[in-house]
Amino acid sequence: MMLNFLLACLQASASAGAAVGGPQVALEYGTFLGWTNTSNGVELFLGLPYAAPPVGDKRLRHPAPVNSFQGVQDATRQKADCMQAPSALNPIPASLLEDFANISATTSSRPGVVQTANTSEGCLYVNLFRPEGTREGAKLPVLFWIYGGGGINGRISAYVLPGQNIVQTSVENGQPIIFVAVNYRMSIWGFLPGQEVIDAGVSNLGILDQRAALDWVQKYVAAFGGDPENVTVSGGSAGAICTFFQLLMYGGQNAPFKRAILKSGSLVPMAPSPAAYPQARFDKFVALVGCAEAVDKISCLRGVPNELLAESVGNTTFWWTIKDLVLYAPQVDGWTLPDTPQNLLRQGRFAKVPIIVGDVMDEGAGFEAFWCNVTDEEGFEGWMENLYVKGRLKRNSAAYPQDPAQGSPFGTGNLYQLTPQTKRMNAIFGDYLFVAARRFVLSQYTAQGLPAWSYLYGHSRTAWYGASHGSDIASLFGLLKDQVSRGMMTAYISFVTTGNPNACCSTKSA
Ligand SMILES: *[C@@H]1O[C@H](CO)[C@@H](O)[C@H](O)[C@H]1NC(C)=O
Ligand SMILES: *[C@@H]1O[C@H](CO)[C@@H](O)[C@H](O)[C@H]1NC(C)=O
Ligand SMILES: *[C@@H]1O[C@H](CO)[C@@H](O)[C@H](O)[C@H]1NC(C)=O
Ligand SMILES: *[C@@H]1O[C@H](CO)[C@@H](O)[C@H](O)[C@H]1NC(C)=O
Ligand SMILES: *[C@@H]1O[C@H](CO)[C@@H](O)[C@H](O)[C@H]1NC(C)=O
Ligand SMILES: CC(=O)N[C@H]1CO[C@H](CO)[C@@H](O)[C@@H]1O
Repeated sequence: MMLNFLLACLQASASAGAAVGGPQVALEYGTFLGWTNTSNGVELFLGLPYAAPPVGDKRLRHPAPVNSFQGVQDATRQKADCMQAPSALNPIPASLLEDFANISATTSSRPGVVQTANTSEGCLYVNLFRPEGTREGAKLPVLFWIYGGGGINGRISAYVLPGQNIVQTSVENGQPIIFVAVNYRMSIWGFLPGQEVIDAGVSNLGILDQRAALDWVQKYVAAFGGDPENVTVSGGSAGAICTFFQLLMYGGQNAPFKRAILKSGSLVPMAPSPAAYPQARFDKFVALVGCAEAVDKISCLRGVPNELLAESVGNTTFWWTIKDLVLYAPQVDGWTLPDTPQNLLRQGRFAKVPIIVGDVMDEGAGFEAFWCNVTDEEGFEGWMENLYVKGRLKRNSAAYPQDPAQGSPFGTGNLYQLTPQTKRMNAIFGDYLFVAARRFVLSQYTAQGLPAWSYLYGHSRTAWYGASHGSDIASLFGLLKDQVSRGMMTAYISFVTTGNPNACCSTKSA
């Protein structure tokens, strides 16, 4: 009997043999085996669970305490990513790092249902990357990354090489850091809108997931050699908007980080909930899945097969209205967000940490693919009304004349107009969603005497889209091997390490 048991053990460890020899980290809930990439000197820990899988009765609830694991867990392979909402943008965000031009080129007129291979409701994992040989006690600063994708798409599996690149560069710069990327629930799983959701106390689950992962970092990153007192929260696009929500959460109380980087996204002004438009989306969604008549609609949603949720969410998303471009966002629920974002910022009710907030030159370029039927002044005015700026229509039209030479992509004269309204809409949309918000955040920071840095990125340009939304990500994560990429990484790493983006170090040339 005993011998059989021993043999079984030996066989088990033999079959796991491929992984033997990798770095192991013991946490109170399990021991995790990582992998060393000897080509770049980075150790990877993939798929570390930070909360229980939010499945079954845990669907549409706050992230629950992580389960315990017996035996050494394999953290050398990518685990499931979160459900990706079907959208016109699929499957492009699966490779967020591609040129934005590719998004427009493949945009279909109608959202389709596209699921990718390795998505699941049980997706609450972080990937962690550290310099080879880092041990407990090293106290390395931590860069925590929240991916973008409109609150409907995005995945940490897209950041496996980027995570390694940034850690490798940090070592070369003599400012070694740990990189952590978080999977969080999105779309109807993480940002279900509506009054019923607020009443049930399950609003803003996506940002609660991110917060749970930040709390995980506080508790466990020291075991990996990280410094919980030296965490920078960051993200791009919707990830930057979420990063800003992390600053605002609970009015800034007990924020588990010391600095923040917002790459192309920051404040999204909001109405006090429930806003009519997200409520309509909730109503439509519960009707589609047969929960409209339920006394407790949220409880009813917990019983719906996940496949039906996934199929139905595609039928609640329409790309033609500008409102849908902030698809599934947090809402003012009086708790995680005690007031509207703009009020919290003005009142100084946010985590007062140093920030970098930056944009690309042509944030709005590329989105016009959604509005290519807007070709004349009348269409333009209808489009403007959709921007919720009815009252200011005249003033804004005057500030953005129909002169392609003044539109975006900027500095291209009369070239690259899809329609006569395109470059004008690009300019407005970029300002509306990104640039104006960035300036407002910076002015509030300045008025409140807080440290803030800013940049405009214009390096990676294409003819039709200029330096479009997301065009800087290849630079940030070392996928473009040039001096600008090196400089951008170096500024981020320096900020993560010292709180100053301009305090590096022994920069070696690329
Ligand atoms: C290991 O590092 C090399 C060099 O950075 C990189 O090309 C390769 O993709 C990495 N391997 C994996 C599995 O990520
Ligand atoms: C899905 O996961 C499996 C097993 O981990 C892996 O072999 C496969 O490449 C993944 N597929 C995608 C599309 O990521
Ligand atoms: C963060 O780490 C840097 C570099 O190790 C160190 O100089 C700094 O004192 C740390 N900051 C805090 C708040 O611990
Ligand atoms: C979604 O819409 C498509 C196209 O109209 C329809 O065929 C499909 O049955 C709908 N699915 C659900 C679950 O509503
Ligand atoms: C463009 O198409 C959308 C969707 O069919 C429609 O709602 C909108 O009114 C159209 N705009 C113009 C200017 O035709
Ligand atoms: C339309 C377009 O720009 N397509 C590009 C998408 O990305 C691939 C890979 O970078 C390019 O080869 C295509 O030209």
